[in-house]
Amino acid sequence: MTGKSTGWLVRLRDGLNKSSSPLVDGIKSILNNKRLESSTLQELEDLLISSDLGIKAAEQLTKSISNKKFESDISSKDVQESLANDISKILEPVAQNLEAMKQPESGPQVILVVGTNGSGKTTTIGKLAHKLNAEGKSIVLAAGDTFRAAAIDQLTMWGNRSGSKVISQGAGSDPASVAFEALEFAKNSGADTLLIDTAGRLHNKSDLMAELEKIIRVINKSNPSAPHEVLLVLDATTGQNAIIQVKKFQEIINITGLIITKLDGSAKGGIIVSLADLYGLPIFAIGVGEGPDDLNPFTAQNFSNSLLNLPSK
Ligand SMILES: Nc1nc2c(ncn2[C@@H]2O[C@H](COP(=O)(O)OP(=O)(O)OP(=O)(O)O)[C@@H](O)[C@H]2O)c(=O)[nH]1
Ligand SMILES: [Mg+2]
Repeated sequence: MTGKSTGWLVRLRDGLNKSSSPLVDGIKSILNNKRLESSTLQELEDLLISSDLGIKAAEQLTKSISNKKFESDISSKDVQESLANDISKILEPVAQNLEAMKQPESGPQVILVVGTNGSGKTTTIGKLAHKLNAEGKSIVLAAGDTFRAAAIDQLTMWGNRSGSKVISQGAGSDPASVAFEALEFAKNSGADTLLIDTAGRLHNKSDLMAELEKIIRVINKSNPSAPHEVLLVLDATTGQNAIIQVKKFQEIINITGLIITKLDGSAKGGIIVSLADLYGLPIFAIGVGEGPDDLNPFTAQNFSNSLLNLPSK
């Protein structure tokens, strides 16, 4: 592995095992000089639930361990490895990369980015733009979060940083109008991808729903197949709250994929297992820092090994 790719894996593992990982420490203390009996398995299942993996996955993972014919002196390392392999299988179907995002037959690919405030939408758009630009693609950013002037400035900064054109109309303007203008510009300039930023903080759910519906209705006038992806950005450090956010946003809009951020600063990566199990939505990338290069593909085995504090394969 190259230095660059190892760097982010180390950051992911360090993030997931911040100070000490309750999951890995828990496994060690449960297995400490104990045989694998039903009370130990129950403790393990409880630990997996409290580490945000969800009840269904916790049951399934514990059962798989109890079915394996371990030697009587099973070590915590055996359990870590077994869990990492089984978790990887749960994550495999949702683990995707940016190339897996839907592409239109012609015209720009349109990606609408939604999520609760502070989840990392604008930063993720900046990182996506940086990555796609580096691949030689031409990118347009739509400053659809018109709720705060600072949001437009922040997107403009990322646009300058990544060499992307930013379309904005100022604070208080209509986000759907910004999105439409940006799509027209992207079409006419032959851009490859349009990334639309949106507000996370609105007065209430029906305001947000109305705003997102209008954005879609208006861009459909310019391109009936757009948006090609609606990405929900989730902050991993919020743990269980991420589940509620998916549910809420799915009631508002048809989410087609996830990006999970802040995995560099969280011991709460277990939530991804729960999300995969409950929703099966593709995870197109993960955020492991605040810089332009800190967006990485979501790889099932690498992630599972990091979660269990094992070296990457
Ligand atoms: N450590 C870390 N910080 C991140 C990551 N992604 C975003 N952030 C930080 O999280 C904070 C919020 O990010 P934004 O991109 O502004 O979030 P947003 O969803 O656009 O927020 P609103 O516009 O307020 O709705 C910023 O300080 C980012 O630098 C990540 O992967 N890791
Ligand atoms: Mg923002």
